[in-house]
Amino acid sequence: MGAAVAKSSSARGAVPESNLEARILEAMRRREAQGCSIKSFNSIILKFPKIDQSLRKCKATFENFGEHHALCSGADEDGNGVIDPQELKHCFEKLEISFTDEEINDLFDACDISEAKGIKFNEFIVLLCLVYFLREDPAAHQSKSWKGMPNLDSTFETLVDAFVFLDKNKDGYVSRNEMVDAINETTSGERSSGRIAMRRFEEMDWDKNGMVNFKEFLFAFTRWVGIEDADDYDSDKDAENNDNDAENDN
Ligand SMILES: [Ca+2]
Ligand SMILES: [Ca+2]
Ligand SMILES: [Ca+2]
Repeated sequence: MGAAVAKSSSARGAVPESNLEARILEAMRRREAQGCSIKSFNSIILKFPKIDQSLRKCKATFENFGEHHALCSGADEDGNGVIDPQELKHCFEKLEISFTDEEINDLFDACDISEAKGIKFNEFIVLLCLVYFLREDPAAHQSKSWKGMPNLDSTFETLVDAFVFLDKNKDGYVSRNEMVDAINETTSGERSSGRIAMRRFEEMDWDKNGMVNFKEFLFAFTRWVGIEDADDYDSDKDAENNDNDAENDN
C-alpha cells in the first residue's frame, strides 16, 4: 500500500520536456536503484574543491590549445569563447563519443541555456557530464573509456552520487522537501539551515516547477564550485547581497 501512495505522489512530477530529458530521467531512475555511496550533505560539500579542480582541467578540452593537448585542439576551434553545433560534433569525434547528429543537437539545445548562442564553459561541463551519464544507458552502447579526459569519470560519478543522495524517494527529481531533509541531516538544530536549504533549492530549480532534475542540478553545481563565468554571476550576487541585507534586518 505504501508503494502505491509513493507512486501516485511521484507521478505528479514534471513531465520530461524532450526525448533527451526522458532518457536522462530513465537513466537516473535506473542508477538510483543501485543506491549511492554518499552519507551526508556535508561530505558532498567537502568534495567541492576537488570537483572544482577536476572540472577546471576540462578547460583545456574546451579552449583551443593547439597541439599542447592530447586532443590536438580544443572544442572551441575558432576561439570565440563558445562551442557551436559544428564544433561540438568535431569534439565528439575527437573524444570518440558515438552520438548521432540528432542526439548531439538535442544535447546542444539542452545545455545552451545562456542568452548568447553557443556552449560556454560551464554549459560544456554539464553537457559532458550528461554524455558521461548517458553512456551508461544500455540502449546507447557507448564504450566505457574517455579519450583524453583524465580523472573525469570519478568527478562525474561523484556528481551523480550527490544527486542520488538528495533524491530520497528515487523518482528522478529532487523536491524541496528532499533538499530540506538533506540539509537538516547535516546541520541539526540550526535555525538557519531551513533557509539555506530553500536558497539552495531556488538556485537549482531554474524553471520554478518545484522539482530539480539532474540537468538543473548540474548547472547549479557548476555555480557552487565556482566555475561559472564571473560576468553571469554578478547579477545573482547582487540579488544574494540584497537577501543578506534583509536577513540582517531581522
Ligand atoms: Ca567557437
Ligand atoms: Ca525525489
Ligand atoms: Ca525544475
